[in-house]
Amino acid sequence: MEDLIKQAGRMILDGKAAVHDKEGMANFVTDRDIEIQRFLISELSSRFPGCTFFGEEDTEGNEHRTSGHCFFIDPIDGTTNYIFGYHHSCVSVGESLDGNMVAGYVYNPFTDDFYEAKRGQGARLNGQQLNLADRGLEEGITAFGCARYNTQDTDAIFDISKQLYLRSLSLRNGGSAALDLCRAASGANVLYLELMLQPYDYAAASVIIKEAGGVISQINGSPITFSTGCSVLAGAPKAVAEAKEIIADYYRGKNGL
Ligand code: 2AM
Ligand code: CA
Repeated sequence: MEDLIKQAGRMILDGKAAVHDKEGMANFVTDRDIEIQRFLISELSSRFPGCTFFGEEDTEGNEHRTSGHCFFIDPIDGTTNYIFGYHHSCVSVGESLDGNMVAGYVYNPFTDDFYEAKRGQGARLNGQQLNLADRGLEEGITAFGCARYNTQDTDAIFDISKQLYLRSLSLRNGGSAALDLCRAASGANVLYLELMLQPYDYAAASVIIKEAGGVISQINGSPITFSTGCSVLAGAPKAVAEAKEIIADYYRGKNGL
């Protein structure tokens, strides 16, 4: 898998590609997203006959069953970063069996960082085992995401992020949920929060952060879902518990979640 994911990720480095609008505000797809997803579906189909796919883009073969072997593909997570030359994007592939996420692979070709985890076998960054130190907000960097297509949560994400900023060492918005989650797994971020993502954004990284000793859930503590999108709150257990209080306080003031 490592060679395949890295090969797919290196395609992000192949220069600029045509950009197309998708439904919603600032929601883009490029020919490179399509090309990478097609490549992964073709390669994974021949290696794992009968597997299905839950990919971000609308390409041939992108159909999934909840049972059986399924790959959750984000061919470029951080598409807006890619379009504007931010050099902070990745390919993300989560692997599920009968609805349970069992493995995750995330590769950032700009830094050559390869994150991987298999359920029950730990998480690694470039071959080094990840073991998260349990830290509170005040001991690290908080990251948040606020995709422009999610217009209904703008006040909430910025109000909550202000409180997180005031409690932590600093605040970042990286533009790639998968990389922000992996950075929470490696300890570079102590926390990551986004109020609405889709399963292919967090499928792979959810295994990586759990296997590194971190936690991941929706903002109300419910498990994240893989059939539909949801909010994502992840990081060191202590920081996540503190963030849950901040989030609950915010919604209490707004009469509930
Ligand atoms: P993307 O680059 O693959 O679109 C940034 O806040 C995060 O939100 C990124 O991981 C980004 O993934 C994701 N995001 C942005 N627009 C999205 C959309 N329409 N559907 C799902 N995820 C999206
Ligand atoms: Ca994408």
